[in-house]
Amino acid sequence: MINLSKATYDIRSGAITGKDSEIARAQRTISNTLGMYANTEGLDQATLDRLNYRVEVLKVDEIEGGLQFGTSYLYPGTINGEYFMTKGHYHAISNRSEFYLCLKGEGLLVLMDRDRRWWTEKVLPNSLHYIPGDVAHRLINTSDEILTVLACWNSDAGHDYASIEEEGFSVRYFKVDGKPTPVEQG
Ligand code: M6P
Ligand code: ZN
Repeated sequence: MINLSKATYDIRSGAITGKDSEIARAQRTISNTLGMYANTEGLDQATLDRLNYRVEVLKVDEIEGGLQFGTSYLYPGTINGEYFMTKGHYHAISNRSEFYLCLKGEGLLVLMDRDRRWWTEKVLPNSLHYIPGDVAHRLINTSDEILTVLACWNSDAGHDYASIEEEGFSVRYFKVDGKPTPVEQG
């Protein structure tokens, strides 16, 4: 059981502070996430080395009835016109749900059900998003600043990345004439 008596959360920046042993930090560069972009031809080393996103999560017990709490920082940019995005996932225990709350930046939350029907919610400061079970979710940064999003979810939910890696989302978003433009993938 973890004791969070020293943990703090900065609602402006999203930063979680506390004992290092109680906070998991992970980051993904573009070279770590290449597989999820439509076209990765011609990328130079500087682009491959750029941060795509990083996450901070409190290390709580992953038990039924528990809650996880974390922040995602999604960097701005495009890969051959496609906006930077998170990997996206269903939950391994598929009926588990989640809240997202945007602190800073602007983007889209792409949602997709098991029948591959997709829809989006506009993400902007203070927007609150409820992600029901059985719905895959991915953040897309359409702004020029870091998109910072607080997330809270069932701690036993887990991440099913494989379904997304195999089938992808049924929509991608590209910057066309400066505007987010959906391209359906079927
Ligand atoms: C949010 C939560 C986490 C997730 C993270 C990054 O903080 O949904 O569970 O890990 O975003 O998203 P992804 O795992 O899809 O890369
Ligand atoms: Zn999730």
